Amino acid sequence: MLPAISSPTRDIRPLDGMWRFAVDWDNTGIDDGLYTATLPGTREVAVPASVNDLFADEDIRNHVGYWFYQRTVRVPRGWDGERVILRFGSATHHAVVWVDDTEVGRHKGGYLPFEFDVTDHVTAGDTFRLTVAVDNRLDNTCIPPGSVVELPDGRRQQHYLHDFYNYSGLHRSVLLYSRPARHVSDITITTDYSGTTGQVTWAVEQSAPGDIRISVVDQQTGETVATGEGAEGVASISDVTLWTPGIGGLYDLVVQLVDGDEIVDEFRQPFGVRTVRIDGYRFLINDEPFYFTGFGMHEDHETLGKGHSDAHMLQDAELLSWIGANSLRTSHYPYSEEFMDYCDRQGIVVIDETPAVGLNWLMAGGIIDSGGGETYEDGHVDDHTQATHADEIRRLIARDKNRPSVVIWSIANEPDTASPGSVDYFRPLVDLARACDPTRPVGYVNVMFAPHDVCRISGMFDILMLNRYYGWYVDSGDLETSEAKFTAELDGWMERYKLPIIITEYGADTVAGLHSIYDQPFTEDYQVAYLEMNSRVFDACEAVVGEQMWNFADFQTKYGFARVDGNKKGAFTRDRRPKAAARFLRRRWHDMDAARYGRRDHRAR
Ligand code: GCB
Repeated sequence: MLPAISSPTRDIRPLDGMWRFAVDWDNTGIDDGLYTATLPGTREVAVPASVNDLFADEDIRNHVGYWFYQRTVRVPRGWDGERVILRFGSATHHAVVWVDDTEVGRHKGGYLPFEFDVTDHVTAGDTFRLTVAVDNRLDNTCIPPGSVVELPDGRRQQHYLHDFYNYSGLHRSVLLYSRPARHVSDITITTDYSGTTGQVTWAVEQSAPGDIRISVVDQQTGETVATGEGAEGVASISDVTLWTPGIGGLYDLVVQLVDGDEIVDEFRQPFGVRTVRIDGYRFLINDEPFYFTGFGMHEDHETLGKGHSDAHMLQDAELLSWIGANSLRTSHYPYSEEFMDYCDRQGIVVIDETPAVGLNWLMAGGIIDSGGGETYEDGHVDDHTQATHADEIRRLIARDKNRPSVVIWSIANEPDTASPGSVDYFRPLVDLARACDPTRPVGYVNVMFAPHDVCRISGMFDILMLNRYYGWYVDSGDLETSEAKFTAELDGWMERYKLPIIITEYGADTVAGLHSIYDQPFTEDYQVAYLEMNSRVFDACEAVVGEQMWNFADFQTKYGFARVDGNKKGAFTRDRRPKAAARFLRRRWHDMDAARYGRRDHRAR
């Protein structure tokens, strides 16, 4: 799906700000026609933001069902004759949208953009009443899955198996934009290079047939470096600037739909010229070995929840740079387009993940209470789940396929891959990911309970991504035993699969300010000792091509006896202050950079 942009033929009106708001306590609002009039009450809500932490009201925070959002929108006078599109960066988890009294569309899934053509329901120069019902309920037809439990006293509770709070609402910007009737509807760009000559292959889809002109513009210099024509083609860029980790380097593919001399639509699609390849145990970007340093992250902040804010995004990215991280994983869902754009521009390498998390009924008890049963059975992870999962893969790749920052698709986090049902569940999904994008490695993130001699699906993938908690969830406090076990396990993976390994999670909950002279879990000292141990294990294993510590920052979770105001495995606190671990990682990754691999140069940018 193309982003909304402004161009000589397109215009944008942001709809962010304060909207009217009502909680649909009994979830009867749609039947009652709440959207046909001004919402009852005087509550307002901020867009974008999660609803949950904004109101000093526990019932609102815990509400399971619909939130109603509403505002008045004026269609610019000059848009007469244009198509008018309503676009949502995301609505978590599902949305129904009305223009005045008319339903214009529904959408399922909380972390990807969607849009509706509302031209036939609006008039240029006039206003309309925009109402959105956002549903925060998860069931087993959703990715991530969940279940709503009705208690005997009539209350509803949302249950789910993943370890982050079920924030919901309009988390990303809402826009109204215009585009011409004949318009560019999709662009796919792939790149290669030979010596100093870059090669750009494009495929353009348009809503109605007609002539197409192409030019390639260097974003840095503004110069046109290649031209072409047609819906498909290849252009060469001499003296090409490769997209490089830590640096970036973007071009625009400028696509013009023309009718004789008239430009009917113009769209600028950024891209970078770079290659990604796996060679034995090596992960190559532009034919250079790349070693991932960084974190699994979350979109998570105080007050905002999962709401996007440019300022918070920038602060997170600057801290990544400060600490010497060259990469991140968008655990456990697709991040905002603003964040991904920033990674493209700044050369931050991304492992891009679908929202397929919590597909594991074997992880019963403790923090994750599954309620028992098998993973792959009707009502748990079944055909409905798989169909939605397939859709999420398709749509994630459709959104992010042109992003140079994205080097791996992660199609799931810690699913049950020990049960026989995992094979039939995952094989079509892996095939689908490859069919959607033959240019990037496809992986999934493996859980500790499915080591190489238990996991049934790792052989389907191009790379191994492992989450390991030796010294935390197993052998807690015993780093010596942990080091020996972890080393032995990695040897096993190496021998069996002969693939590169990224450690996508390793971490220890740590209360900022707690210290001990002993190897005592939860202290800052233990977190550092734990990281030292893990680092020794990585350095000793030839196949390890990356380390992404869990987590970048402390984050909010559902309640549970193992979570004190959320997950505390951050290198930074939730308000982004460094723990001792941050200093350790900074030293390690900066030294490593000097010795081995490219990193964003914090100062020179
Ligand atoms: C994991 C999960 C992550 C959790 C983390 C933890 O393996 O992938 O979502 O937050 O462990 O801290 O338990």
